Amino acid sequence: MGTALIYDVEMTRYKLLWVDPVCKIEVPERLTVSHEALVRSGLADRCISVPVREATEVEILLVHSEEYLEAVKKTPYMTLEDLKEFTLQYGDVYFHPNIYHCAKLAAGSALHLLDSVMTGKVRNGMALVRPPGHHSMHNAANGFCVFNNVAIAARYAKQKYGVKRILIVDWDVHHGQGVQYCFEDDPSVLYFSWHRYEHQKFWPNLRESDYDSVGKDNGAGFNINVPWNKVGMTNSDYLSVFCHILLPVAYEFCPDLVLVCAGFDSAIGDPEGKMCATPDIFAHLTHLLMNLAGGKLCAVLEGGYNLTSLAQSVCQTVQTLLGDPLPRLSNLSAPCISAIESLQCARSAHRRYWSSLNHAADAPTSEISTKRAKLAEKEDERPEIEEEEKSPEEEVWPEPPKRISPTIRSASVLPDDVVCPEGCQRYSSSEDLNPLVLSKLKENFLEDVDDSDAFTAFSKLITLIEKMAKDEICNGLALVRNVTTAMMCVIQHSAAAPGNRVLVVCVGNGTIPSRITKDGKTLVVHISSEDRWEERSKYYIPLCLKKGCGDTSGFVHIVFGFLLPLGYEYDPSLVLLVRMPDSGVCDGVWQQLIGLLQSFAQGHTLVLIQEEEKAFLDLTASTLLGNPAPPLEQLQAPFTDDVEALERLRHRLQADWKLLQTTVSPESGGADEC
Ligand code: X5A
Ligand code: ZN
Repeated sequence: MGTALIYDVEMTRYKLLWVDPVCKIEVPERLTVSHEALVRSGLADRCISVPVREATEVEILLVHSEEYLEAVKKTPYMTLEDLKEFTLQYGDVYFHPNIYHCAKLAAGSALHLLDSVMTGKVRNGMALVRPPGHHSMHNAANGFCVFNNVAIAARYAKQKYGVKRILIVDWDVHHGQGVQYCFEDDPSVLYFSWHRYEHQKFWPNLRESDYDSVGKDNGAGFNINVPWNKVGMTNSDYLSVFCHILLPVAYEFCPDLVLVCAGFDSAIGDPEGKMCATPDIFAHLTHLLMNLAGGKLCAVLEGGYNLTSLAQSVCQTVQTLLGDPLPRLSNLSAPCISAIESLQCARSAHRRYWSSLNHAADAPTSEISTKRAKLAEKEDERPEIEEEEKSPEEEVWPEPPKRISPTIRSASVLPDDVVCPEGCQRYSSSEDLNPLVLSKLKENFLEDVDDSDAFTAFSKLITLIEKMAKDEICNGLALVRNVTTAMMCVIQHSAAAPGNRVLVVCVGNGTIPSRITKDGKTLVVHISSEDRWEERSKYYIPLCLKKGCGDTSGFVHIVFGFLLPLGYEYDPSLVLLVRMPDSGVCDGVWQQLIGLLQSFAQGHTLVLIQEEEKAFLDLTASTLLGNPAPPLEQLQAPFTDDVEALERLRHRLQADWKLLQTTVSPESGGADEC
C-alpha cells in the first residue's frame, strides 16, 4: 500500500496576464518548485505516480451551478479585455484562456486521487494542483480558486463510494468559506478550518469565519472554525489546536475518509499568512491525521506563496504520507494567549455537540475578552509585526534537516520459543556491550545472579536501544518476564547518557518506583484505574480512569488532552511504552496509542509487554511497522468524575506544562482548585 502523487505540468500553464498586486503571488512556479523539490529529494520516486484527468461536467456540477460552469466554459475564448472584465465580478481571482482547462484538471486530480485511495490502489496521497479550490463557491470564483476541488471530491466520495462520514481538515491560512458553505447543513462532512482572521480585518473579512459559525440545521456542530486573531502563530499554537479541539472531535466523529485542504501559506515566510510555524510542523499535522479512517487520507494543494517554505512543507507532508519517521519538534514555546483564547472560544462553541468537549470552559466573557486582548498585547512576548518591519519573504529559518531512515524499522527481543511477528527483525545479538554496563545490569536488576535468561534478555534490550540511538533501528518491541524490571533497566541505561530524555508511558495498574522520576530525564505518564494523585510530581503524572484502561473514550480523552501535549513539550529522545499485565486496554486503542506515539523521538519507541500477554505481539508489531491503526468505533462521553478529576490535574500541571492549557486564565477554567 503506497502513496500516490499527482502532478502534471499542464497545470503550470496559466498565469496572471495583467497587473494586480493581490493576485501576483499565485504563480506557476508554486507547482514547479514543489514538484522539483519532491524529485530532488527522491520522494517523488518513492510515490506511485497517478495521472491527472479532467473532471467531467457532471462532477463539477456536484458543487457548482450550471450557470457558473457555463460562464467559466467561455473563458478560453475570451480576449484579454473580456477576461479582465469577467474577472471583476469575483473577488481576488484572475482568469486566463487556459485556466478552465487547468481547473478541470485540478478537480479531476482530486477525484483520481480519491479513486486510488478508495479502491485500495494506494493508502494515501497528495495532489499538486493549480488553481486551488477552497474559496470557490456554488456560483462564484474567489481567492485564486475556480472549482472547489476538495468539496467536489467529498460529494463524489459520498455518491460513488457511499462514504458515510468525511473529515475535511483545512490547514491553509485562509478560511475555505467555499467548503464551509457547501457542507454547512451536512452532518456527514465535518469541516475544520483555522485561518488568519484578526477580528474580521483579514481577507475574506467574513463574519461567518468566526468560531461561532458551527454549522446549520442538521449540520450544527459539523463546522469548526478557529480564527487566528494575531499573526505570528507558531508550531505550539497549531499543535495546541490539534490536541485540544480537532483530534478529540475527529476521533469522536470517526470518519471513513480524511481530505486535507493542504495550503502551506500557514507556514513561516508566507506573505499572506505571516505565521511562524515551520515546515516540519506539517509532518506532524499529517501524521496526527493518518490513524483516522484506517489511514485513508487525500491531501490536495491549496495556497502557499513563499516558494521556499512551500516546497519544504510539501516535502514534509509527502515524506510523512510515505511513512518515514517524523522529525523532532524541538524548542516548542508556550502557545500564545491569543491562540488559547481562540481555542477556548471554539471549544466552548462546540461543547454542546461533542461529548469529548462537554467539559470545556465557557468562552471568555466579552469583558474579559477585550481586557484580555489588551493584556495580551502587553503580556505576549511575541513582537507585533509592524508595517515597516521586514516582510515575511525575507524571514529566514533553517532548512528542515534530512529525516532519519534507519535500515531496520522494527526489531524484537523475544524468548526463543516465541515466533517473531512478520516484518519484524528478531534481535538476537547482544554484541559489543560494554562489560561495565553488563555488570551494572547484573547488580541492579537480577535477583538471582545466575538467571542467565533474564540477563540475556536485558542485554539484548540495552543493545537494541543503543542501536536506536544510533539510528540503525527505528523501533522495537520486547516480550519480557517482568515489565517493571525491564522498564527500570532501560531507563537506568538510557537516562545515563547526556541529553537523553525518556518518555515512559505506562498503561495499566502497577507500582512504579518513584526514584526514576526525580531528575527530569524521564517523564512518566501512568494511565491506570488507581488514584495515585498523591504521588504526582512534574515528572510523574498519574492519570486515573475509574473504569480502567478499557474505557475507550476516557483513554482517548487522556491521549489527546494530556499525553500528546506533554510529549510534544517534553520532546523525548526515546519513548518507552509499558503495557502492564491485565491493563484491559482495547486492541484498537492500543494500536492508536502506538501510532500516535510515533510523533515523538523520531519514531524511537520501545514497547514492553509481559510474557503472558504475548497474544498482543502481532498487532503491536503491525503498528510499529507503520500500518495504520484500525478506526475506533464512534465514542461515547467519558465519565464525568474522571473528566473532572483530570481537569483539576490539568490546572495544577499547566504551570509546568504549557501545552496543557485550554483556557486563557487558569481561574476561568471551570474546575476549581479543590
Ligand atoms: C488558495 C488561497 C488566497 C487568496 C488571497 C486573496 N487563496 N487575497 O490561498
Ligand atoms: Zn490560502
